[in-house]
Amino acid sequence: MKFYITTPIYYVNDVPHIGHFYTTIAADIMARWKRLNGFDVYFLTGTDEHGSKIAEAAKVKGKKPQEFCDEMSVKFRQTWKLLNISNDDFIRTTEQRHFVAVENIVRILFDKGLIFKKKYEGMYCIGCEKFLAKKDLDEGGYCPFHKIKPILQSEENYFFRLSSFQGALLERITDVSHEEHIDIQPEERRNEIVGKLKLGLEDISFSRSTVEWGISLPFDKSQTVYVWTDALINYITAVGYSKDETKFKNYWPVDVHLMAKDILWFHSVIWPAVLMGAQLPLPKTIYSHGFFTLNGSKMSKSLGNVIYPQELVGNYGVDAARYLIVALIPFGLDGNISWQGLTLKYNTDLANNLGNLISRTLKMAEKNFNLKIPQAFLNLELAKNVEKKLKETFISNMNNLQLHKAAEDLQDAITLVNIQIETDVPWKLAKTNKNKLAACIYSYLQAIDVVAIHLLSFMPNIAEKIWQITGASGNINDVARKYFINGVIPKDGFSVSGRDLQGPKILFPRIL
Ligand code: ME8
Repeated sequence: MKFYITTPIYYVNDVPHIGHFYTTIAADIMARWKRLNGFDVYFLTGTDEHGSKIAEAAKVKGKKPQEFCDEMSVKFRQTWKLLNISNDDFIRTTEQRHFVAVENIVRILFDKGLIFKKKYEGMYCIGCEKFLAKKDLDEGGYCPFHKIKPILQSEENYFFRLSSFQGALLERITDVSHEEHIDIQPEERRNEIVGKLKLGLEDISFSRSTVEWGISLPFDKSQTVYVWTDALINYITAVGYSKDETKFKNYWPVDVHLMAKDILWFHSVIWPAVLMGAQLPLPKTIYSHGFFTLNGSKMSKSLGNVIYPQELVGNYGVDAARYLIVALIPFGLDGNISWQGLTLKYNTDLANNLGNLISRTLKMAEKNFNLKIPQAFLNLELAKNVEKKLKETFISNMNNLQLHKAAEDLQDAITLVNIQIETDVPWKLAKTNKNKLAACIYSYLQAIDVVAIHLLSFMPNIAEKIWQITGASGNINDVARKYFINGVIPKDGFSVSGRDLQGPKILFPRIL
C-alpha cells in the first residue's frame, strides 16, 4: 500500500520559522509512522519560488530572482536536514520538471474552454498573493493576515471557470459515500469551507500580465501563470505527472495534504476544481492544523516575536524540539506558544517522565549489576501492559493525525512503567532479594523497549539511543517494522541478558 503526504511548498521570501517547522514535523511523523507500518511512502515538501512577493524580496536584496531563490531554497533544505526530516523529494517550482507539468495542465484547461480572457480590476494583496474583496479587508482597508494595504490593479488576465465547479465540489466534500470524496479535516474547517462554497463561486484570475517572474502561459507568452496555480500543481509534478506515468499512477491521488487554515481554501476548492477540469483524481484528505500565535500575538518579524527552528534545537535538542511542538498544541486547533510553555512541557514529559525512567533504571543496573543486563527470569507482563495501553489509543490517534493525543498516550505508557517501579520498590529489593531485583530490572527494560518503538516516529535519534542503552537486539527500525506488522512482542523480548547497558544516563537534562 502507498501513502503520499505533502506539506505546503513554502515561500522563499524568508527563512523557515516555527510555523513551517510545525507542518513539516507533523508530516514527517506521519511519514515515518506509515513506513513503520509497511506503507510505500512518498513524503513531499519544497519551496514556492515564483510571483511578485518573491521578485520583490529578491529586489530588496539586490539579487536576481533565480539567484535569490537558489540561496533561500537551500536554507529550507538545510533546516529540514537539521531536524531529521525524512522527505523523499524536495520540489522547487523553478525546476524544469515543474514547468512541463504546469504548461500541460494549463494547456488542457485552455483547450477545454475552462480558461478565458477578461479585463479585471481588483485589490491585490502581495502577502496573500491574491485579489481580495472589500469584505475580506479589515476596517482600515488592510489585509487582516498581512496587515498591508492591497494595491488596486487593473489587468487583462486569463480566468478559470471556478464558478462551474460549485455543485461538483459540494457533492464531493459533503457526500462521504461519493467515490471521489474529499475528506476535509477537522470538521469545523470543513463546515467553514462548505458554508463559503454554498454562497457561490466566482471565476478566478489564472494569469498575470504584470508579473514577469513566473511560468509563461503556453498559449500567450505575454502572461505568466498565477503563482497559486503554479504552486498547487507541484503536488502532481513531484509524483511524475507528464513525465513518469507509472510513478504517477502509483502515488496519485495524494492521501494527505497538510497545511494550516490560511491556505485551506486554495487546497480544498481551487485545487480540486483544477484537477477536475483536467480529469485527474482528487485528494483523499486535506488536513488543516491550527494556526499558532507566539506569546498571544501573531508571529511577525517586525514585532520581533518569531521563533526559528534553530533556536528550538539550541534549547532542547533536535528530537525534543520535534516532540514538544506537536505535543504542545492540539492538532487542528489554534494555539499559543511560549518559551515558558515549551520548557515546562520539556521538563514534565521528557526530563521528569521519560528521562527519569531511563536514568533510574540505569542507576539500579549500575549499582547492582555492574551495568549489565542481569541474567533473570523473563517476565513480559509489564511490557505487555504498556503495549496494551498503547494499542488502546495510540495507533488510532496516529492514523487520525491526532499527534498531540498520541504524545499523551506515550506519556501514559511511560508513567505506567514509572508507577510499577514505585510499586516494586526495587531499591529495597537490592538488600533482600537480588534475584527478584534482577527480574524487575529486566522487565523494566523490556517495557522501555516497547516505549522506544512507539517513540520512533517522533524522536528517531532518541529512540535509537534508548534501544542501545537497554541492550535491545537488532536495528530498532527493522524490529519496529516487524513489530507493527506482526503486532506482537517477540517471545524472548527485546533486551538481551548479559549485554552491557550503554549510553548517556541523562538523556534530557532538566532546564531551570
Ligand atoms: O502559503 N502556525 O507558503 P507560506 C501554523 N507558498 N502554521 C504556520 C504558521 C503558523 N503561525 N505560519 C506558517 C504559502 N505556517 C504558499 C503555499 S502550497 C501549494 C503553497 C505553515 O510560506 C502552515 O503550513 O506562507 C501554513 O499553511 C504554511 O506554513 C504557509 O506557508
